[in-house]
Amino acid sequence: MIRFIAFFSCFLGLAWEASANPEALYAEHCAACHGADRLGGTGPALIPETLKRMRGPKLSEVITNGRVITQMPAFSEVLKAEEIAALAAFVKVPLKEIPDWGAEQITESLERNADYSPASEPVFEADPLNLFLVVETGDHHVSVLDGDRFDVMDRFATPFAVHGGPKFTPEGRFVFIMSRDGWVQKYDLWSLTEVGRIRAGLNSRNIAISKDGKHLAVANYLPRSLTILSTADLSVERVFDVRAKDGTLSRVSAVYQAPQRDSFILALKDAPEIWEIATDPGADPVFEGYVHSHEKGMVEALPSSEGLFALRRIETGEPIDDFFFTPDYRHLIGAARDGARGVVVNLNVGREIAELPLPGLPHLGSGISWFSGGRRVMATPHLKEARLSVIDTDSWQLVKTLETLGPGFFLRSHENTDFVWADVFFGPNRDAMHVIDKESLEIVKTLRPVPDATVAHVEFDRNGRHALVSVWEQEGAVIVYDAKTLKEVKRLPMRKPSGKYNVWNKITFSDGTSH
Ligand code: DHE
Repeated sequence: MIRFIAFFSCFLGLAWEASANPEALYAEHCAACHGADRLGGTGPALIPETLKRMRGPKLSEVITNGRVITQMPAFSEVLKAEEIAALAAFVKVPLKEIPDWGAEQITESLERNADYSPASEPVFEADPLNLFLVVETGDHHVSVLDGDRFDVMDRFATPFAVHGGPKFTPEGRFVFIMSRDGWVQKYDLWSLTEVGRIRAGLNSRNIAISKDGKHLAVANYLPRSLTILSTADLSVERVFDVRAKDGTLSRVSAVYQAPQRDSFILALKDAPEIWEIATDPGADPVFEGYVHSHEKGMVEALPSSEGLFALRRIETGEPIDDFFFTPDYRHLIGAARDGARGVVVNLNVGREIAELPLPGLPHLGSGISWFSGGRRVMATPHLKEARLSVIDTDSWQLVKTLETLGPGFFLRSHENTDFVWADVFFGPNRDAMHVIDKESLEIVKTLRPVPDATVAHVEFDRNGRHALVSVWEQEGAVIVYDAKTLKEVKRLPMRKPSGKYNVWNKITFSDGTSH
């Protein structure tokens, strides 16, 4: 009898799910905020490209209970469990068609802040070059911190789900912040006010700023494009349709600034090519002119006689991404698709010169370099193995494999400190932060400031005297440590603080930090 009831209710559940029309439910309950096309409105885009990247509660849980500190309401009283399940399944289905998102659509999305008026000097006493930006993903805000006193000077709302490092103009006055839905927000650090925002892609990866600070590149998965914006007014300068030599349209995994080369470097997800785009109007003749396809309303990029935005392709044996660059930007190491090797590419000659055995998904984008034993080494964490690999950047030999308490995500150091800080992001020891001696390459201390909480990502102040660590929880904190004594100096409550970014370290391309 019990088995019959169980079968019957299961049958009833399936019948409900089958009868629930998710498209109609979406139109009735979700479209007003998330867009009839699921590409976002006041709420974020509901497409698999974005949703599968989101950490946190399951979709059906979010629909049932709402999302704390956001406008997302709970639907437990409005919808049946089967309807919620059907909706959760519906938004995971890829869109039938990716709408055009070229120069015209991007331009139309521009929102200027009517309340913004530029200040002629900073409106505060603190050192403007020692400010920190702390991205609080818990409630989609950024806190601006005084890097000497560690007081919060401003806290502003960002677009939903900021990812990657904000990028600063070379003098450190303006900063650009990107969300996974492709919104780019411009903020004035002197006025402590948002300038405006624009949607440069539908699903984006990261941003990079040109050496002269005039151009901002946005790497997109959707559409397969690279958008270049003018940093002055957020207008669209170019939209590159990212098409490999064999005609394949490729996602852009990431875009990086190469300051010594005065160029952007692009990692292509779906093609065995690395792209280099000149940001120097007098670029080297190795850059070819780039003529666009006219698909999808992309603007036409004529070959530029001055060389600005001219393209150079570097062909590789296989698609590689997640790049670490040597500080002179002559070499990069990219991760091979099998997650077990690093491929070294010499950017000057444009070819692969070495391979490194790096099993367990090396996270090369988090790699940092420093001098140890008179040679320049780099280290990378591994997302699937409890180890750090240390590599000699002249001989491309593995110097050391350092065992850790679990797989890590981020590494940090500074010119003025003797230590490298390495988090343990995954597993039972995610509350641990290793401090490693740069010379001996040994762990000298393991900090555990909040038992059982995820403790991750470090950034130093401009002088390397303090290290700021995130307690990566909804009711989290940023903990300020004395970088020498490793003692706690201050604890600031924050909502799931992810990355922290010091203006000086970023604009000077300080050793030991991300760029
Ligand atoms: Fe990131 C930086 C890619 C998952 C938090 N991440 C970056 C960058 C890239 C990247 C290319 C460099 C951007 C830059 O600063 O210009 N991230 C990826 C992935 O491919 C991966 C593994 C899968 C994905 O979801 O796309 C991934 N990243 C995550 C997360 O799950 C994290 C932990 C939480 C989140 O916010 O999504 C996360 N990524 C970060 C942070 C940075 C970052 C905080 C900036 C680090 C820095 O110090 O500069």
